[in-house]
Amino acid sequence: MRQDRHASPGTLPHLKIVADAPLSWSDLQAHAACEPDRHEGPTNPQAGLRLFGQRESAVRVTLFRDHHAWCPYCQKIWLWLEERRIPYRIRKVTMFCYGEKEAWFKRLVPSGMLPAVELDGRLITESDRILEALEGAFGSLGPGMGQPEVMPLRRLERQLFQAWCQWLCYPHGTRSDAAAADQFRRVAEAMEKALRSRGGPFLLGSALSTADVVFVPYVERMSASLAYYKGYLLRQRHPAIHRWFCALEQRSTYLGTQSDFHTHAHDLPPQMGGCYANGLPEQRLLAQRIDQGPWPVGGSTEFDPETTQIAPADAAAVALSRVLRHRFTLITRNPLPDALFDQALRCALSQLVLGTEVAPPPGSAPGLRYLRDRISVPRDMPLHAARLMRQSLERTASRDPLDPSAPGPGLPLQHRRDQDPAPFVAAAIARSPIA
Ligand SMILES: N[C@@H](CCC(=O)N[C@@H](CS)C(=O)NCC(=O)O)C(=O)O
Repeated sequence: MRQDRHASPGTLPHLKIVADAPLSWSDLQAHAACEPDRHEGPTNPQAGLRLFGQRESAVRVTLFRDHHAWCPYCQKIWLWLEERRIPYRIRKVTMFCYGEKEAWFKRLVPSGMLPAVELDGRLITESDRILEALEGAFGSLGPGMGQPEVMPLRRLERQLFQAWCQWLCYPHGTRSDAAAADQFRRVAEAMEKALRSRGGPFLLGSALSTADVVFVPYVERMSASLAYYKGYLLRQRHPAIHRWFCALEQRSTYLGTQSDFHTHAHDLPPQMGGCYANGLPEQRLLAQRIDQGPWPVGGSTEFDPETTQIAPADAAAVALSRVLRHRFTLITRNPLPDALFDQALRCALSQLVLGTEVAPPPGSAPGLRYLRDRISVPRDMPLHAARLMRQSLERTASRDPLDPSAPGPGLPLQHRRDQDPAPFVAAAIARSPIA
């Protein structure tokens, strides 16, 4: 290892640790975080079973949700079960936009629609019906779905959804984009009014309830997609909504299901049938920051429009452990030859855990950026771990001796079959065939 000195006039020399070779896989392993307890620990997307201190024989519910945690209606049920601490099993299903629907699920639900729940052996589809059935079996989370204070809020959530779709999912000229923005702003202000009317931070006051759970999935997607496609920072424009997100981010349940701007910016187009950018300077700047960093994307250290949660101390170790778990599949799926990407990936991971700058093998930038663009939150790792991982991949790509600015293969807009989970599922079964 050596230290390179870079000094600009009038500044102290900045020391940069440069290494000639990356760590080996076994050296990297020593820096990885321990696997958390998926059954009993905090909400996590990798769990196949959640027990909340009860015995497995107490489990009455199976939740069928999508592999990538992209389906908003699945997040609604997932968050409700976690908040109510109901023991449940999870079976993951492929969405049409990223792969082949499992034959066993089509036999169960011929339309292939998610989410679905099996409650005491009875199959239920449609997220609102599922919540009603779960409330019937286990009791509600605050006032239930049919309560007089919840019904108008459920209608407001649908109005907000409509206004968002109208703005995001249709091509607009300058004037109609501004009109759609105004309409969205008006409905978002109605949500703010509802939040303020009971003193917040939640919709029915100081305690989180079903009404909040109903709003979470799409408001999270609005915040991400409007930043990326419209340059509109929802949390900065609407303080009561920001306060609501802040209160959600105090909860390990929400943090376990929470995605980030990059993931939603690229998972929504195939699900929504298209998302249209308005091309304003602030939109282009934000989209570039969301794709390439640096973070926080708002450009200010005081206001981070994605999260109020400070990066946990073990974020880099968590990112590393998640990559190590899937490294063989990641290497095989990467467009670079295996040996080349193996070394390039170790360079990025050495950068991640030691901060050392290691030049990757010539020609590896596209493969590093391929992975940078395909880290999905929370599926692969939490928000802060993903930021650090993307940053290390980008920093390493930018040291490619051949072409440091070579882009990775673009992300498709009509589908996301580049994210087919099948090879990862096959590898997981090979690792532990009984699980
Ligand atoms: N009204 C339904 C909507 C569910 C829905 O639209 N699910 C979509 C995913 S967000 C789906 O499963 N589509 C089939 C697929 O993409 O594979 C509900 O509330 O559950």
